[in-house]
Amino acid sequence: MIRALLWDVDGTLAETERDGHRVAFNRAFETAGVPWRWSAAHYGRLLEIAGGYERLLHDLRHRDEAPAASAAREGLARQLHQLKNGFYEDIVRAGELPLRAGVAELLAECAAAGVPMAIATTTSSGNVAALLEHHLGRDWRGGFAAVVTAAEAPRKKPDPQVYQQALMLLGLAPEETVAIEDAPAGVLACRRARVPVIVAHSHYFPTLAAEALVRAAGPSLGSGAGWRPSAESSAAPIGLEQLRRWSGG
Ligand code: XBP
Repeated sequence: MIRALLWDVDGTLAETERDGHRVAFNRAFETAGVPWRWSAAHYGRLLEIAGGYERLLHDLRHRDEAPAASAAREGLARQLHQLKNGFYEDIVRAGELPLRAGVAELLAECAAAGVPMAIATTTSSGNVAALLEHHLGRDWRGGFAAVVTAAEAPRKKPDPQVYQQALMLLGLAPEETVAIEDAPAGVLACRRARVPVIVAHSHYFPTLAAEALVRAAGPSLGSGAGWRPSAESSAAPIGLEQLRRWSGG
């Protein structure tokens, strides 16, 4: 029985990475006067590192133009990351990052059915607030029983901390919940927290290696087409009933 739904944010609620965080990082680079920019392909490779600050620091370590001393590199990464988050919020508020297909419908269905929801993300809390306020309105927080971000769970996915904390706040066992994820690090975090997971593939993560706790995987919550195991209807969006079928209750 699914008693709560746990939502990943980046790549799952919205395709925020290529046209959101990456673009915002590049604006931060330009503003700070650093000479490099991140292409969409390079950013895809960097996504192996969870967390915007950590991703940036990893990139700086491999750049000749970046400061050689680690304290200076960390200072620059902090400055650029803060700038990036400001630009990211501007992009969100400009309406450039729509919710993915089927997300608004599933959020509304859970709310109507009284199924509690939680946010479980590696992203900074300000980014989450900007995205959800833009799409769900100023009272967005009231729609979630728990919101766990990098502020509350600093150990980034694939560490299970964010999921463990969400479960603790919900007061539920992992098997009473199901997570919606897009990325391998998120799926691994779920496995480590023993949370069953539904994978909606995203731009940067179009496939996934077989994983024990993945109940189903497909291209989009917007329709049942292309899901494995197949959905009851290939036309209808993925709803609670379908999630229950895949999760065995
Ligand atoms: C996605 C991330 C984040 C974002 C950038 O997390 O790894 O780091 O890419 O956001 P999730 P920050 O899939 O768990 O939502 O710069 O705030 O880290």
